[in-house]
Amino acid sequence: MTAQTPSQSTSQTPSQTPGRTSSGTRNGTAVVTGASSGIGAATARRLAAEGFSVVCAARRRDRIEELAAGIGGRAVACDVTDPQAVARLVAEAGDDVTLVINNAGGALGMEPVAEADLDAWQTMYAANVLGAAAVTKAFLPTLIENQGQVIFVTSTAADGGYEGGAGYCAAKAAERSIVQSLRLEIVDQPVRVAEVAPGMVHTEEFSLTRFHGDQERADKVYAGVAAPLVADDIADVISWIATRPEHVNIDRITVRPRAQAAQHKVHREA
Ligand code: 8X3
Repeated sequence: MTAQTPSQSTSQTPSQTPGRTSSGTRNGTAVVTGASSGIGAATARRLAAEGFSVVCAARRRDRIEELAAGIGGRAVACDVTDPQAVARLVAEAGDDVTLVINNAGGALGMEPVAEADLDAWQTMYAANVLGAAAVTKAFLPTLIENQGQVIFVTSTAADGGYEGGAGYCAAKAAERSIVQSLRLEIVDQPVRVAEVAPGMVHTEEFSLTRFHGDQERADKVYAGVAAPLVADDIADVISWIATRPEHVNIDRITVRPRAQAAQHKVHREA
């Protein structure tokens, strides 16, 4: 279902110094939420290849255990909307956390406001906004101590509303607000705050979850698009941000496939 690029490597490059990424920055421990599939799993693999000790966090323990075993990382079952689970994640991740990737979240439904499923909106808000806030808040003292970095995976949905997207767009815009406020609030602290806003990424689960398991509807999202992004394209960007020199803060990167010029402007081949 999901095309994977051939560049998923879990080994360090030969020139890499232990304790340092390929660019020479310190690696330490990276925590990736939503690591059970898609962008989260691909990011965990990329960061492991950069020498980070990766903590794979997600609700589905079997998936993250398999991933962690494959990359020499650790699996911590965690629902980011559960404060106790977040506290456990912090305790199990330890003192060496230098990087937190807030990736858990996603979309549920695509109904117009007139037919809004407000329970689904609440679920989206809980995961994308409150979950990211809780994880960030919990790791902030460690990140300050270790001069670390936090990277939020938002969405081009945060740029503005589109038909049927109100609940998801609102959640992603709210998550972006966390990024913006946090960066201002801790400007005197040695922590970098970055945002990656992906456009159309063909992962195995994003649209399938959004459309409640309707595979046909999920497939239509990518129909005729020659090369939508894949999870590893976003992981590549995250990994690049994570390995910039310590004085460099990448505020936000928007990433779309070449065939998507804007949210509504997608080139589809017949
Ligand atoms: C995914 C982008 O277009 O489905 O976050 O809102 S979109």
